[in-house]
Amino acid sequence: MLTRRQWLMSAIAAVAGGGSMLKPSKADVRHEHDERPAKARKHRSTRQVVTPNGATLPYKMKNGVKEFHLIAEPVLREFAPGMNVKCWGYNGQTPGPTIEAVEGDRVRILVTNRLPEHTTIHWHGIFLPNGMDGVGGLNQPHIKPGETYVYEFTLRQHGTFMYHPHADEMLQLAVGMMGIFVIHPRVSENPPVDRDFAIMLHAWAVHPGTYRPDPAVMLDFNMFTFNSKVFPAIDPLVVRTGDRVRIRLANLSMDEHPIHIHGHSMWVTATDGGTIPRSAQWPETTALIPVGATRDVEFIADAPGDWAFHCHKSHHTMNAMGHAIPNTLGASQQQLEEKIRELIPGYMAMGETGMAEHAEHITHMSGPNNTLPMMMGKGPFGNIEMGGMFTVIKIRDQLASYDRDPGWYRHPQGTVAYRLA
Ligand SMILES: [Cu+2]
Repeated sequence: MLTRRQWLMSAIAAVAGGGSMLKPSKADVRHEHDERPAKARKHRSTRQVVTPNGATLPYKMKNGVKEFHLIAEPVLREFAPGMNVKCWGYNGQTPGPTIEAVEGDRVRILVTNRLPEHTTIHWHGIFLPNGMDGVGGLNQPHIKPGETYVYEFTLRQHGTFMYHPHADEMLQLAVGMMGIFVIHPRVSENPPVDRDFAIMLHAWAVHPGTYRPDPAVMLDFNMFTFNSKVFPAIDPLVVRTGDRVRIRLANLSMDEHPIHIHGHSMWVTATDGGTIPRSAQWPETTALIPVGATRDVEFIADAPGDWAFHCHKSHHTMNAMGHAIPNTLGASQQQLEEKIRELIPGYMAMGETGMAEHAEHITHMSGPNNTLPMMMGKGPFGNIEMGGMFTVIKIRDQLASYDRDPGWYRHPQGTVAYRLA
């Protein structure tokens, strides 16, 4: 029997002389099996995960055990220039650093509590002994301020998981205590990826003029983050044309997030319940990331350019200063503006024809302290008018380094929408 690759090659050869070149479709390329022997694939399965605006937690090898140390502590996080938030997190970061290990590893994770109240860590989705599951009061005593607890277990699965407190959860999650836990397979069953990103989704209520997230808010969040940053402060995802890219998306907020890719479609390849069998993987342009879940998506970056990658809830791609404002659309505010100016000199009415003008006004108007206007970011053609859960996938044929922002895409002549009249 022919393998898929042999069949494709023979099909290409059959038509190569006949004028039209048969190229395997995107779907074929994406689902092509990696036919190299398991040994050759092995080293690729542990390619380091990139946590945009974040880091990977280092470990020490101790008698065959990978030992990690998480320190739960208050953290000051700049969501974007102009806004600092007093969060709680791990090792100086929110989300906490990404933990990476390999299926079969024995891991020991020391957790030191430098918070003003007790905590624990639950290892979301991971198979482990009951006493290591981290539910305070149920599986273990709470970790009091100043104490260090040890979690130790053997990893018996692979995939994208999470860690977070299971103690005073409403507050501790609201202020940013969470992280991603990646377990690489010993032998990858999917084709290896060239780029592997991890993004934690979160929603916050930081009232304008304040510095601490409000844990009592259940619905009216005003800041929406990838790895506790908002656009335009979120790192772009830099990839090379042709790269197979995996993005691990994790959600510990109180709302689901439909994450949308432009110019490509992506395969949902895994959940925190396990790898989705290849025959059951499905293509999406928008992958819904439910609350308390992870999704791995993969795509072939076959189209060079600057492609938007964002939550599709339009209030999740904006920042604080835009929620809960009165609806002035279509309402003339001329007289209103004059009247208010008698009381507040310099008052400017906005929103009669739409809200895009807000993006212009932020350059010369100052809002309350420590918050961010609803739309931000400048692109090569003007204001991008986004905020929150939005970043750019930068795909380039030539790339000096994955770690350097290559700047804005230079479009080949004749490939940009143009003004007719
Ligand atoms: Cu969202």
